[in-house]
Amino acid sequence: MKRVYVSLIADLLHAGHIKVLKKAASLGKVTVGLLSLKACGELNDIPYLDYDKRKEVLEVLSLVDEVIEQNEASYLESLKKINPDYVVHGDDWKYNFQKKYRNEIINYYKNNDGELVEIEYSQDINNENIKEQIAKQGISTTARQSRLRTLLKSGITLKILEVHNALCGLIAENASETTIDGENVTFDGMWSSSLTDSTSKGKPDIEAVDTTARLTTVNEIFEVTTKPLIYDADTGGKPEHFEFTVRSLERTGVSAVIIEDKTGLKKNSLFGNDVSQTQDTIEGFCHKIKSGKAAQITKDFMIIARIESLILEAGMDDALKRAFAYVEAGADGVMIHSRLKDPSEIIEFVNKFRIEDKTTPVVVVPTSFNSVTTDEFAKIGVNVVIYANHMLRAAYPGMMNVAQSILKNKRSLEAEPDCMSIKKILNLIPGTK
Ligand code: SPV
Ligand code: MG
Repeated sequence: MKRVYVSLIADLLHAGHIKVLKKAASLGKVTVGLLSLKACGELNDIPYLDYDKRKEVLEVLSLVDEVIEQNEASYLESLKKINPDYVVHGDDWKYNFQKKYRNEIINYYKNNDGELVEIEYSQDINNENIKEQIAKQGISTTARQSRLRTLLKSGITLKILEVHNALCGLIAENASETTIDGENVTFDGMWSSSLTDSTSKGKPDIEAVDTTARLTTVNEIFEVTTKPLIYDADTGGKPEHFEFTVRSLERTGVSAVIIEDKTGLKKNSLFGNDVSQTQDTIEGFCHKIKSGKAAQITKDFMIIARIESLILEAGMDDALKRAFAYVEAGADGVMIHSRLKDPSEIIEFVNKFRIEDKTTPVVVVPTSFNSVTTDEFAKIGVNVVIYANHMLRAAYPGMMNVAQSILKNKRSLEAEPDCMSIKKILNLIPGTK
């Protein structure tokens, strides 16, 4: 009996998979290499179901003889282990970023008996189409909330986009682009920024917009999106008040809250010491973290502690000391902030933190140190990169220019090239017709 190897994620098992498995079964005994979460991360394709659930489904299929774990996107380890006579795959990977894995298999079979069998990709039943259809149905509160932890466990460095209304939410949900490496990339989640939510409501970023108003924005965003959201809760207020915020965020389906270690009247961090801002004591902030963790009901919600030591020029040692203390107090992650253009202090912090702590998620907000790419952050061990204010900063100048042009020209003709066409806006949101 010949041995046949098929590698799958098998999150949403569909006719395309069955076509591949049928071909495989016609050639011999089928081993499925089921991708672990880490391997899925390498392919930037994170399943909704965990490994055991996906395995359970495959194991009952008569087309499948055994299921083994494939812990890397590369097939090589599995090929060495089971030495299959055939590998079966859809032919779509000839043209996408997975061609490097395909080439590895072709090279492997130059020195080993066997061959790669490719079958025609089914355009009408591909994974992306199905995922799109499912996303249109929405997502449950708990599934959205737990998604952030799943994404983090996959080991990929998450790209999070600021959203201050539902329209931005749609951009975070749907924007996709091909990188210079040929990889298809999308945002992994959304950031509800105190700066841009306040600014879009015409208020200063000083905790003047209350949680109810902030959550109205979040709910509007959640109505039209499925991706997880990280919520900027400023200082979190008094520990007793923070407990209520945690409960409200959990109820809404928010995945994580970030609170910063400042007290009193909070000002935006990018002012640094140009304005008067007070950092909390380590004890005071640890108490707030513990209060939040104790109030939390769901297992998946995350409380991330934001360290303002570099912003307030209290030094690297203070930043690190606080990071370790906050993790000890129960924080599920740390965010380190800087307002310098030069990323060295951020890189130094992450390197030093990672010597002692290899696992706690680290979050950065590269508004000032914007020359660093997501890949470079990934290399030093950053888990979450938040693009914290760019949607609002992009929208405002566009709107102001058009408003000024109308005033200046006493008509809107000159402003037209800077506006989306009426045809486009009418078709932007499905169901408008
Ligand atoms: C925000 O987006 O509101 C933040 C990040 O807190 S920063 O503006 O850089 O402080
Ligand atoms: Mg903020």
